[in-house]
Amino acid sequence: MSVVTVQLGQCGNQVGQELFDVICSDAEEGQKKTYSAGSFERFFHQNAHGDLVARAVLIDMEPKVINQSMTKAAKSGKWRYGEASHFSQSQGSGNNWANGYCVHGPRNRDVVEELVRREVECCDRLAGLMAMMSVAGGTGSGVGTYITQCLRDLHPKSFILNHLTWPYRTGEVIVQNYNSVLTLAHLYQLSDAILVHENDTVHKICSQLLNIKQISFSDVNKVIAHQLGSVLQPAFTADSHGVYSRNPLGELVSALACHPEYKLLSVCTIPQMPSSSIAYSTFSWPGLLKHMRQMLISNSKMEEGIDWQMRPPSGSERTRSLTGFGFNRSLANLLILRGKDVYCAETGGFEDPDLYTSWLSSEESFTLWKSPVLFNKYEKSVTLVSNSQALLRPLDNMVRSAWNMFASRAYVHQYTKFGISEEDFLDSFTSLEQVISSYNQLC
Ligand SMILES: Nc1nc2c(ncn2[C@@H]2O[C@H](COP(=O)(O)OP(=O)(O)OP(=O)(O)O)[C@@H](O)[C@H]2O)c(=O)[nH]1
Ligand SMILES: [Mg+2]
Repeated sequence: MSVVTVQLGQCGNQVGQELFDVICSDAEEGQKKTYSAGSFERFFHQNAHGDLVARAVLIDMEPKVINQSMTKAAKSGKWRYGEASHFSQSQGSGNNWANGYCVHGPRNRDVVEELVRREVECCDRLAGLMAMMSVAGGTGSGVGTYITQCLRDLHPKSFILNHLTWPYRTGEVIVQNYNSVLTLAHLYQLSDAILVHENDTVHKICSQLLNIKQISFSDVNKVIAHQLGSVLQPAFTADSHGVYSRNPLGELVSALACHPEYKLLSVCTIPQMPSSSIAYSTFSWPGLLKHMRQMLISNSKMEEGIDWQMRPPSGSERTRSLTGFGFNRSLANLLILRGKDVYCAETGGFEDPDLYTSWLSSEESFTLWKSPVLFNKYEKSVTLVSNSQALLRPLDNMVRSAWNMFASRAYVHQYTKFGISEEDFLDSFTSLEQVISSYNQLC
């Protein structure tokens, strides 16, 4: 089955290009033919010349980034984007969600839908759609939300996953929190699951784990792509009986997003290190899994600085500490192990009921995928996709900052002039407050 990706705005197009690059290199190096074939079928088709062509549609309201992404892909010599799978206009959405959602989205709807339709028709079987974008600008967030709505109408039964990049907390866009709030509140109604990368977290990984001095978006995007690739590449599920699972989006959604009130997924991968060190490092499954479990509990995104004192409250402690003392409670976790001796890995620590909300059984809360194929040159790698309280604090900060600005009606006229009313803002605040409250009360 295949996934059609829609890349929107600068960030969506740049992250998407890195993702296809990682997937293609990894699949090419895959030591198993079925793994490579499964990956190619998922993400690429072949054109008349035998080139691998990404199953992707590129959308931006200005041409520069799309041109760059297409050139980079073609230069890789391994894969390319379809010659006619992109659409751009001459001017961006000016970091304004309302401009994207109310103006550019509706104006260009037919063209975009036609591009997606053609890409979907190239798939023998559609696994689902993945839309990639930032939440802080105007095109990715505004047009991205509008297009997600169109896709939901056109494909009511398909899985739709949104991959969102959250802005640096001290970001460069003054209205980034408005754009983020409007995007998230709307996507919550439309999307099956929302997979989030925070720029601040990924930046830290680049500086502290990869030792990069001058960090560029390209560095950040490579880390995001590595983590996403390790989620989306073929793997065996518990009941796939030695056959690679067919539908990565469907299985991801059913493993993690079983309740409409809880759709926010965070992801982390270990180990991550400079590529020059990979060949000289060895890791054990028990060590990696112990670290990952503690990272989950203490909500750290890196092995560095894990709080080893943190543990899940159990028994009577549990009833007393609704929101815990920094303990990160999960609704559901998907653990993905890739590499050598993967069948020997012992993952019982992730089935501990104390990690989870009490209203789901640990069979429903925990899912394990495995693949014996080395991922992206790492001998062993562990990825955790988690529907937990991990994004509660950044979400709360985002909503609070937007609310503080909204209280003085700062910049609101920039939105009302395109047709977004104060009431629309209030509705978005209300629905995200509800999401925050639900995650807060996870017990
Ligand atoms: N990780 C990552 N973040 C990016 C990248 N490009 C932009 N961003 C972030 O995305 C936000 C800005 O959104 P953009 O994607 O540039 O905006 P856009 O969707 O093109 O919208 P307009 O330019 O307003 O039309 C900021 O928070 C940036 O930090 C990228 O390549 N990688
Ligand atoms: Mg732009």
